[in-house]
Amino acid sequence: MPAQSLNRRSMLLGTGAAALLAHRAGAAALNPALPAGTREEAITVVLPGKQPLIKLSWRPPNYETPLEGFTTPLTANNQFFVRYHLANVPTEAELANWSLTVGGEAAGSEVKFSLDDLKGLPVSEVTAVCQCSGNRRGLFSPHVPGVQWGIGAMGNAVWRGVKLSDVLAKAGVKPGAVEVAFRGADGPVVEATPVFRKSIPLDRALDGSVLLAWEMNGEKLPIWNGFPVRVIVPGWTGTYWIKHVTRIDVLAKPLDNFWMAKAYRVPRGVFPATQPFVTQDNEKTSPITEIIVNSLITAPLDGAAVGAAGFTVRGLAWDGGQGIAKVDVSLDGGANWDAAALGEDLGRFAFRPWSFAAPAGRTGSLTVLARATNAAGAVQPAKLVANPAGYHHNVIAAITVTAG
Ligand SMILES: Nc1nc2c(c(=O)[nH]1)N[C@H]1C(S)=C(S)[C@@H](COP(=O)(O)O)O[C@H]1N2
Ligand SMILES: [Mo]
Repeated sequence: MPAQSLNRRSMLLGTGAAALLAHRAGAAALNPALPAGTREEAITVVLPGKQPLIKLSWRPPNYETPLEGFTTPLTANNQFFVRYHLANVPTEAELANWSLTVGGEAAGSEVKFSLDDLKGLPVSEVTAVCQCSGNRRGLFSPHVPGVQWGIGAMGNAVWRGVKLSDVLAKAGVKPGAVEVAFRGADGPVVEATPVFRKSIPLDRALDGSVLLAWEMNGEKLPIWNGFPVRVIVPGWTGTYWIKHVTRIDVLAKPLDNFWMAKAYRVPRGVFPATQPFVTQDNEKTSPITEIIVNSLITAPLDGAAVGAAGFTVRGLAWDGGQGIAKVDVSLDGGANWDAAALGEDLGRFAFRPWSFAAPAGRTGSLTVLARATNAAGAVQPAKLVANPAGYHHNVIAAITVTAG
C-alpha cells in the first residue's frame, strides 16, 4: 500500500497537559511506502512548540519528522522528532531548578553543577545526526515489534555545550573506571518499569567528542528534545543521547539493566562497528553503537509526475562519522548507477545533501534508487540485514516516478 493512500483522520485530542491539535496531512507529508498492515493510519499532530509531526504514540510521546522536514540538511528544532521510552516526561516548569550531579563509585568526588556552572566551562559545538536505532523499523518485512517508525526518527542539528570530559575532570575519574552512565529526569509511571539509564565506554566519555548540550541550532533545547541539557554522542544512535540529564555516574563495572543488557542490542559481528562497546558484549550480541551508512531521497516524492525534459533527484546521506564518500543514483531500478553531486559538508557526523540531474528523454515509470558509500567503503545493502529488534535499517530505498 503506498504511503499516500494510508488512511488519515483529523481529530482533536484532549490530554491533561496540553491540547494537541491533530492536523490533516498533505500527501507530501508521508513518503515511505510502509508495508501493508504496519501502520493503519498516519496522523500528524502539533505538539506545543512543534510543527506537525507524525504521531506514533502519545504515552510515551513518540513522533517522527515528516519527509518535508528533510529538505534542508539541518533539521529545524520545531520539526525534530521526539522519542521517549517512559510516559512520565518532565515539563519545563518542573525543570526550573534543574541541576546535574556527577559522581559514582569510580568518580573522585561528587560534584553538583547548575546550568551556569556548565556554561562557565569551555564551550564546544558539533553538527551531528541523532538517529533512533529503530528508525525505519516500520519498513522491516517481515514485521518486527516495537515503535513502527517510518523514515523520520532522525534529525541533524548544531549542538552546543561542554565536553563531558571537562565535566568529569571536575569530579575526577579513579583507576578502574569502565563506563559512564547517564539518567534523565523522565521516569516510569509504574514502579515496575526500569528507569531509562544508559552508559557509554569510558574511552568515549573521555575522548572529548561527547557533549552535554544546552543549545540546538542556536536556540535553547526544546523541552521535547532534552531541555535544559542533553547528552550528545556524535556518530552513535540516539539511545545514548540522554535528555534532561540529571545524573552522571562513573562506574567501576558495566551497567547492568534492561536498557543495556536486553534492549538496543544487535547480533554480534553482523554490523560494521569501528567503535565497539566491549564491556557490554556478550557471546551472542553487542550493544548497538554507531550509525551505519544510509541515505534518503527527499525529491521527487514517491509517485510524483516528473518532466520528460529532465528532473532533479535530491536527498541526504549520513553515517556514523567516517563521512560520506559518494552517493550513486539509479533511474532504472538498479541496472545503471551514476554519481550524484555532493553538497555542503557540515562535518563528518552531519547529513550530507546530494543532488542528481536526471537527463531529458526518459518517459514512463521510473524506479529511482539512491545508494550512499562512506569513507570506509561501507555501502548501503540491497537486502535487509534482519535482526530481532529492527535496528539499523539502511537498505537502498526506491521511489517510483512517472516521466512524461
Ligand atoms: N531522558 C531520555 N533521554 C532519551 C530517551 C528517553 O527515553 N529518555 N530516548 C533516547 C532515544 S532512544 C532517542 S532515539 C533519542 C531521541 O531524541 P529526540 O527525542 O530529541 O529526538 O533520545 C534518547 N534520549
Ligand atoms: Mo531511539
